[in-house]
Order: sequence, then C-alpha cells, then structure tokens
Amino acid sequence: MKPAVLVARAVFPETVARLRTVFEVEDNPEDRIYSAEELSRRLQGKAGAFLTASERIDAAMLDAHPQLRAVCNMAVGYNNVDVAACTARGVLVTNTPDVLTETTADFGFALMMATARRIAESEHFLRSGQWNKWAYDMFTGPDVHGATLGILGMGRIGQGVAHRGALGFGMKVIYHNRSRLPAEQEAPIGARWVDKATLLREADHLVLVLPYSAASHHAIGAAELALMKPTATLTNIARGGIVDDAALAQALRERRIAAAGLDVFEGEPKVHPDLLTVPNVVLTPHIASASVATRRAMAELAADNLIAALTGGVPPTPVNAEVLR
Ligand code: 8YV
Repeated sequence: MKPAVLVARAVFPETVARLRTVFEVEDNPEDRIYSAEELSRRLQGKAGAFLTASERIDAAMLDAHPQLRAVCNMAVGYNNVDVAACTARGVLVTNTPDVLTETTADFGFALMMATARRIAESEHFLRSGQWNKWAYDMFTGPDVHGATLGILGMGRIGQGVAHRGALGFGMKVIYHNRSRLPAEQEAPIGARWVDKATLLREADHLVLVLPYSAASHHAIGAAELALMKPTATLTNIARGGIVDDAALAQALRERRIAAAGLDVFEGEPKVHPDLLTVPNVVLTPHIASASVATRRAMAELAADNLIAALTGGVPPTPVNAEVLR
C-alpha cells in the first residue's frame, strides 16, 4: 500500500501528479486555508505533509499524529514548524533553500528601489487623475546608487541583495548578522560587519532578510526606528513579526523614516490598518519568491524531499538532518 500524504495547499498539478505516483495523496485544489482543527483532521493517517508557511505544526499537532514522519515545507522559512518538537519525535522537517535565493533577492532589490523612488505612490497619483503638471519636487526621494545599503540577516538572500547593491549600483554595504561572513565573501562586495545600532544609524536603505524566531520578534520596533535616518527606507522581505507594524506605521506617518517596502506582515494576510492609510509605504502580498520558475523549483524540491523521506531516500534539503541518522 502506498503511504498517505496531505498536500495542504493548492500547488502545481504536475507536482501533485508526481506525488500520486508514489503516495495516496489528499490535496486541496480549492486552496482552502485549513483551521488547526481541520488540518489535524486531514492529517489523520498521513505519513507526510507537504506544507507552505501558512500551516502550523506544533507539539500538540505532532502528538495527535504519531504516524507523521515528514513535514515538508514549500518555503525556505520554517517558523510555522516547531522543529525541536519534530526532532524530539523523530519527524523529519525539510525546507526549500537555494532555489529561491536569486529570485527573492531580485524582489528585495526591486521593492527597495520602488520604496526609495516612490514608484507605487506616484503611480497611484497618476492613476487617480491628480497629475496635471510636472514639478521640480514631485515625488523626489533618496538615491539608491552610491547610497549605504544595510542588510539585517546576511544569509544567502541577504548576500544576494548585497551583491546587487554593491556590484550593480555602487552601494556601500554594511550588515549585521549573528556570525560574520568569511573575509573572502566580504571582500568582493566590500561588505562590513557592524553592530545592530550602527547598522540602523548608518543605513540609507535597510533591508531585512533574517529568519523569524522568538529572538527576532519585533527586532525592528519604535526604539530601532528612532535610530534610523529620517531619509532612510526600510524593506522587509523576511517575515511578518520581525517588524512591529504599528510602530512602523506611526514612524512613517510622522516621517521619522522616509518610506518602507513590505512584502510580509504580522498576522498576514491581514495587514495593520494604519499601514493601509500611510502613503509612504509600498505593500506587496508576500510574493518575493513568486517567479514562475522559482515557484516550480520550490514545489519540486518540496516533493523531492517528501518522496525521499518516505521511501528510504536521502532528502536533499533537511532542516533537522539528525533525524535521518
Ligand atoms: C513562500 C517564503 O512563498 O520561502 C519562504 O520562506 O516566505 C516564500 O517564498 C511562502 O512562505 C509560502 O510557503
């Protein structure tokens, strides 16, 4: 008998068809968002789960499903999964790193540029029929080229953003990360490790690319925003909850920073109502990895992981590889 798996969200039909060659698949082509109760009901009897970052797997869910052996996220982030609880129960967790790095870095850079150069705000002005003359100070904003790019979280995606800034736009790169990059990775982009306060004070454009955890919850709140230049921009392509959205909306309204670009939100898909009413913020619906090719690669990698995990293979991108040993 084929092992049973749950594909919790709609995904490419080709990926589901491939999974059906190996598994009894329960999928969700209507793409309904399951409550925790419904997710638990649908996990009954399943050996594996193909998830996105919107399904939460915690200790209680694992205890309710002792037959579950693999939790495979179609996302590089895995803060929806209690990895320690999975490891303690011998449940493999996998994610989809690398395949989305360049696409996500492209988007981070695009969002930072749109934010600095006020592209969304000015487009709204034009579409709403308000453009009746050119003006010397119309939608002026800070330059991107030659400015100081600050990266908080210098993993693969952070480095991708830094490369774009340094090599394409002549930006000076400073970064803060728990661990410093080896000198041979810093040198080609002239990146300089600084403490967090220096990063906040010196960055003209601050881009957040760090994983979400209890430690990074509200890493950017009122106190951090107060350290930033009034001309600076803030771009978040990491996770909602890293920024205190209420504090950010207030800082934007009071022009304590120039502008923000946000692809992720606390409690998304809900967005803090104050962010919807301030003009100097570009808002996108968590699409940083959304190129056609990358979303396919993410789906296929998540499927590779699930198939390997449940058929005695070697999952390509485990998060808790110790479970395999
Ligand atoms: C996903 C992401 O689109 O990979 C991640 O961590 O945030 C995005 O690429 C989203 O999480 C859906 O799983």
